[in-house]
Amino acid sequence: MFQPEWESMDRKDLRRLQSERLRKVVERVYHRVPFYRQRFDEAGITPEDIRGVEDLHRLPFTRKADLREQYPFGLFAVDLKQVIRIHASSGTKGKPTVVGYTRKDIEHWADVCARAIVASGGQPGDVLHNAYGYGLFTGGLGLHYGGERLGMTVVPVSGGNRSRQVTLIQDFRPRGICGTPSFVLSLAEAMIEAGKNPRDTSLKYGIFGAEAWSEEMRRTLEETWDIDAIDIYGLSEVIGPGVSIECREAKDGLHIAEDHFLPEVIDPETGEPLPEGEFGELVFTSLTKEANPVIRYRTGDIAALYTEPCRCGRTHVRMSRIKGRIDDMLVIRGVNVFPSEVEQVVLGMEEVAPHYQLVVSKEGVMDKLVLEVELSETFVRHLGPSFSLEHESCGKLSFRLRAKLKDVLGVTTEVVLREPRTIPRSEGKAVRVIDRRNPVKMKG
Ligand code: DLL
Repeated sequence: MFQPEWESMDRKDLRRLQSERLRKVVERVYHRVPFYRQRFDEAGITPEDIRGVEDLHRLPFTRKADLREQYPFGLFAVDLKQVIRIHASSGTKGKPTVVGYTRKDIEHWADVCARAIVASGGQPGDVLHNAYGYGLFTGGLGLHYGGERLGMTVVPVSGGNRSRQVTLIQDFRPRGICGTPSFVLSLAEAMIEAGKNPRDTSLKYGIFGAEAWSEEMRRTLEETWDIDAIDIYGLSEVIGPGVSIECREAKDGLHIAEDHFLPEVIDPETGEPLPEGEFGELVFTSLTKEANPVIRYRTGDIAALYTEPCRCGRTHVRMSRIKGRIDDMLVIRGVNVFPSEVEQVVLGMEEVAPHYQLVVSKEGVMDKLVLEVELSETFVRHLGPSFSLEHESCGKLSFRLRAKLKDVLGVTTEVVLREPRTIPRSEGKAVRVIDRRNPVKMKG
C-alpha cells in the first residue's frame, strides 16, 4: 500500500474521521458558497444539524446541471488566487463543467492516484506509459502526478498516434500502462500490424478506466497483452481518476478512498439510500476538497457498495464495477439495456472482434436495436478466399449472436456483421451507442 495508515484504517476510526471532516466541509460550503447556503436554507438545514455521517441523508443533492448553472467558478469555496489548476468536462451539451484545485487538492489527488498505481502492481522506479489524454480531461495529469508522487518514470504520451505509442512501448520498456480500455486494446492491434506480439512487451499491468468496461474486456486485455488489467474509477466533479481502485490481489470491486470521498448508493427514482449490495446511483460527498467540494453529488453511475473485508488488507469500502450510466441505459421496447451487457456477449464469442457499436432507431413506433460488430481476423482467415459477409458461416454466426443477445438482454437485437477494422477506433472514451431516436440528446 502507498499509505497504509489511511488505506487500512480501522473502520470505526475511519467513520469518526469522516464525521469530523463532513462537519467541517458542510460548515465551509455553507459560509462560502451562496449556492449551497441557498440549498441548505431551502431544505431547512443548518450546519449544526449535521453531527456526522449518520446525518448525511438530510443534505440536499447536487447535480451536474447545478455545476453547469454555476459556470465557471460559482461553486468555488476559495478565492480564485488559491486555485492552482482548472480541469473541465468535454461539455458536449452546452457549457462544460469546471472544477478547481488548490495546492492541497492536487497533493491529495496525487496521493489517491499513487495509491491506485500501487494497488495495480506499480512500484517506485517503474516506467509508466500514460496514454490518458492530457489537457482539461483529468485522466492524463491525474495519473501523471500520481506516478511522480510514487517515484515512477512517467511517459506523458497522451492519447492518439498509435504507431508512435507502439515504438515507445518497445523502446522505453514500461512496466505499467494506463489509458481507456478501448484505446489500449486498439494499441495492441497497431502492434500486431507492426508485426510484433503485444504479449512480448515489458508490460506487467494496465490501469484502465474513464469508460464502462466488462469482465470479458478484462480477460481480452489480459490475454492480449499478458498483463493484469485493473479497474480505476473517478470523475472530474469529485477529483478525477483515483476515487476508487481495484486491488491486484482480489480484482473484486474497487476500494473507494473513503478518507477523501464519502460514498452512498441511492435509488435514482426516489433518492432514498439503498442498503449494501443493492445497485443504484452512486453519490459522493467531498471530505477534503478545498477549491470546490461537492455535497451529495449524483454521479449518474450505477454500482453497488460492499463492506466485506478484502484479502488485500485495505479496509475501505468496495464498489462494484460500474454497470453503466443512467443516461446510457437504453430503453428498448420497455426493456432496460446497458451497453456493458452487450459487451459481455460480444467478447464471449471468439468469431467476432471486441469492436462494436449499438445503433438505436425507430421503425414506425417500435424501437429498433442493431449491433454492428466486426468479425475477428482469425474467423475471416479461417474462411479463406471464399470469405464474404454472405458466406453461410456468417449467417449461422449472426443467428447465434442474435439468440445469445435475446437471452442476455431480453430483447430482439438485429446483428450486422462487419469486416475487420471497419468500426472507428477510439482515441479516448469509446462511443458505443448511436441513438438516432432522439438526435438532440447528447452526453455532457
Ligand atoms: O473519466 C476520470 C478518469 C480518468 C477515471 C481516467 C478513470 C481513469 P470524467 O471525464 O469526468 O472523468 O468522466 C467521469 O466516466 O462518471 C463514469 O461514467 C465514467 N467512468 C470513469 N471511470 C470509469 C470506470 C474521468 N472505471 C465518468 N468504469 C464517470 C466505468 C467509468 N465508467
